[in-house]
Amino acid sequence: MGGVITPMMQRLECLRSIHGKLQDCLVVTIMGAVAAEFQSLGHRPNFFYLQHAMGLASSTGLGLALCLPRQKVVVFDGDGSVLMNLGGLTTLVRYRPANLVHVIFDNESLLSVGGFPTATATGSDLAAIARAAGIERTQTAHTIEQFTTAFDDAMRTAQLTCLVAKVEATGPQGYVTDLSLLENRFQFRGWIKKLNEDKAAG
Ligand SMILES: Cc1ncc(C[n+]2csc(CCOP(=O)(O)OP(=O)(O)O)c2C)c(N)n1
Repeated sequence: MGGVITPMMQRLECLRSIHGKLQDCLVVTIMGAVAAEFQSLGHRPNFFYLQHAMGLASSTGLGLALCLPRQKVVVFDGDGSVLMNLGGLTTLVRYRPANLVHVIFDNESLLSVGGFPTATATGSDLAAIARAAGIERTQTAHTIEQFTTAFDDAMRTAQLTCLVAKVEATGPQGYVTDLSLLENRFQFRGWIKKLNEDKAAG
């Protein structure tokens, strides 16, 4: 007896499935497990791993999206971080940047600091919260197929999108990488500067 147990989606497999599609957009991640996993797949100067400012990755993405409206901006967030700054969702809606894709990896846990359960472990639904905040394009993915399809759609569509990926609470072996915050900042700034120069050149 008993049903087939479907393994939960891994955040790393989600990131791996889309890493090659992020060559031309600006990517902002939160700190901790997401940043380390994403960086382990290959760093690029258009990737910025926001340190310390928990809850503010979408706000950073919003600023970039408004300043660079022709550029697709992708934010990789965590459930604990979004829950810490739910007002960030309402601010996104106030400006509705059509070029912003907000991916929230919901592992129902503050994994990077020991794995304490968050409110999504006790019934709160971040996609529903985002929708109620006013983000019309909101989806939840439970499988890698759902995730990649929803992500590809979001990248093709000029509309603010919130994609919640329900993932297992597992992370990388280590969270320390050899790229310093300052070096990352200089590289990222250089990338944006070059974008602006290319735009000016025609
Ligand atoms: C303002 C602030 N509070 C607390 C922390 C410590 N901290 C770093 S990562 C983290 C957990 C992030 O949780 P979540 O967004 O769910 O991502 P996960 O670690 O599960 O991938 C916490 C509490 C911080 N960096 N900044």
